[in-house]
Amino acid sequence: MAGTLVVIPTYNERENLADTVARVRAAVPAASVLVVDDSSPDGTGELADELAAADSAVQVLHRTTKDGLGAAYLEAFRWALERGYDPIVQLDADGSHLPEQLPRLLDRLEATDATASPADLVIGSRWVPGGSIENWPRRRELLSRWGSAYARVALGLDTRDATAGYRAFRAAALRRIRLEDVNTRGYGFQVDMLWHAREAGLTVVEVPVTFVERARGRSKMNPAIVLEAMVRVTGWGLRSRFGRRAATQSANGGSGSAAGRSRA
Ligand SMILES: Nc1nc2c(ncn2[C@@H]2O[C@H](COP(=O)(O)OP(=O)(O)O)[C@@H](O)[C@H]2O)c(=O)[nH]1
Ligand SMILES: [Mg+2]
Repeated sequence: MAGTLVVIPTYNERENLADTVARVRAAVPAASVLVVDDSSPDGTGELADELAAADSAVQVLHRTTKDGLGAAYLEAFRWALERGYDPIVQLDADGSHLPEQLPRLLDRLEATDATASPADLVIGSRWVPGGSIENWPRRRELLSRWGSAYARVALGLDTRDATAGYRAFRAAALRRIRLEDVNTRGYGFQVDMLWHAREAGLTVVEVPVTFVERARGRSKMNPAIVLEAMVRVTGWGLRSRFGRRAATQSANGGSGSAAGRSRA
């Protein structure tokens, strides 16, 4: 067993990457790190190579074009599954996801507490009791809260923080998700994965985290990314409602799109 892999996607994170990798290695020394860089113009990929040369637990996946966070994660997941890593963690490079809180996610995934139910996917959540944000602009907070609420209503998800990017998956759970059907390029990828996790009948659990706005570098969020997410969530929502109605009308149940609701 290759153990825990922490996937860190990067695009122009030269000022943040070394610190984030060092903090992950300190917080969970047994975990390996995979930096997935989309040929950042600022040299983040070269810095990642230097970090990998200095520490055998750090590896780098270089992608030739920037085609979105979702595409980078999907390639990383395939890479990780081929090599037997388990569990597989998503963590931003910019310091927003505190590596010091990663043991909290991993402990919950492993359900070390005898009273906890097993989980397939643990989400580091801003919007459950105990979760919080620090220094986030009001408009980003509203976008995140509104986006999560919209995804909950449109898709019937139970997850409070549906757009969260701090996540830990069991490898077996990732294998049950039809990754070839996940094709959202931008940040809507997070909702897309949750939607597919629900379809696959996975158990999704949220643990509270503190999300800290980046101190260095710039966000890659843009209106096109928000629009892509909105259009897709609306489309999935309509499709699932339409499918459900068709299923109710048919004598023997049909599409089964409501199977395996997450118990977040
Ligand atoms: N490989 C890759 N990483 C990306 C891409 N877009 C964003 N990222 C990384 O994904 C993480 C989250 O992006 P960020 O811009 O901080 O988004 P925000 O926190 O929503 O403002 C950061 O580590 C980024 O460097 C991309 O297209 N490719
Ligand atoms: Mg960020």
